[in-house]
Amino acid sequence: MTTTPLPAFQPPDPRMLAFARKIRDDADRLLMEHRFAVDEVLTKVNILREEFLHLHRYNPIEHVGSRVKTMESILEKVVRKGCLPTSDCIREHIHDIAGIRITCSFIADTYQILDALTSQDDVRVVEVKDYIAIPKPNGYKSLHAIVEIPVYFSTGPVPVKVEVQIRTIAMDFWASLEHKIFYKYRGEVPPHLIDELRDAAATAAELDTRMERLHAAVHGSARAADVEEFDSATLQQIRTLFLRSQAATPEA
Ligand code: 0O2
Repeated sequence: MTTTPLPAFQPPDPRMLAFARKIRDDADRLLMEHRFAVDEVLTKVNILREEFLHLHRYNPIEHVGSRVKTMESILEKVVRKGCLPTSDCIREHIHDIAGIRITCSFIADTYQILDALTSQDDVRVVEVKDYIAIPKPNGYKSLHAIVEIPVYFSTGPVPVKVEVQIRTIAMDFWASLEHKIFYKYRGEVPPHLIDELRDAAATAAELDTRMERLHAAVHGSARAADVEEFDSATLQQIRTLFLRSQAATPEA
């Protein structure tokens, strides 16, 4: 039996090895910074969600998702954008390494959340794209914001960018289906599906408008029934405390 000889071992060029190690170490650091930035923004979003619930007894956020791009996906974008594989170049040109997607119940909520997030002192707004006001030609709707927040390390704060996408449930439903179709056809979507998608986007937009109208009607009457917020046992205690506080307050 003859065996093919193995190719002779070629020690890698030490300069290339050093280059590869530097890229790997920089990438590890970059990914860590973006993971922390995602955590910071998620905390902010959770605070907003709880505060809304506390103040208005209403939760405007249905779902929050997050991801940090994989190194493979970052390098693919580095090549596509023609930038150098250095941390500085990646930081300058790729703004969606960290991504957060917030799904809201209604259109008004999307703007309210964007406003509440971007008006915070430690949030620098790099860019806002309003694809709700001006949808993409294929029908895509969403609010996009690139924000920069400080992440505090032992060496001091590092500003890190996070892409925040905010949309309604209907917009999200549409976008995830369109994304699947786009990938299935590798970007070459047949014209009849493009038309169907545009049509579906219009239906989703109409649903958003109708649901918001219904919500406004229901929300208004619910406010009138404030007393139903308390169960009868709690109401009994409150009545006792109220009468006691009245008795303790000296007459003016
Ligand atoms: P992924 O996997 O979701 O991250 P950029 O390439 O980001 O520099 P662009 O196109 O100016 O360039 O950014 P834009 O318009 O803000 O869109 C970025 C992201 O929005 C996309 O990220 C998608 O998540 C989403 N998006 C934008 N357009 C569409 C669309 O037509 N359909 C759907 N389903 N999603 C869209 P990635 O990197 O493409 O993908």
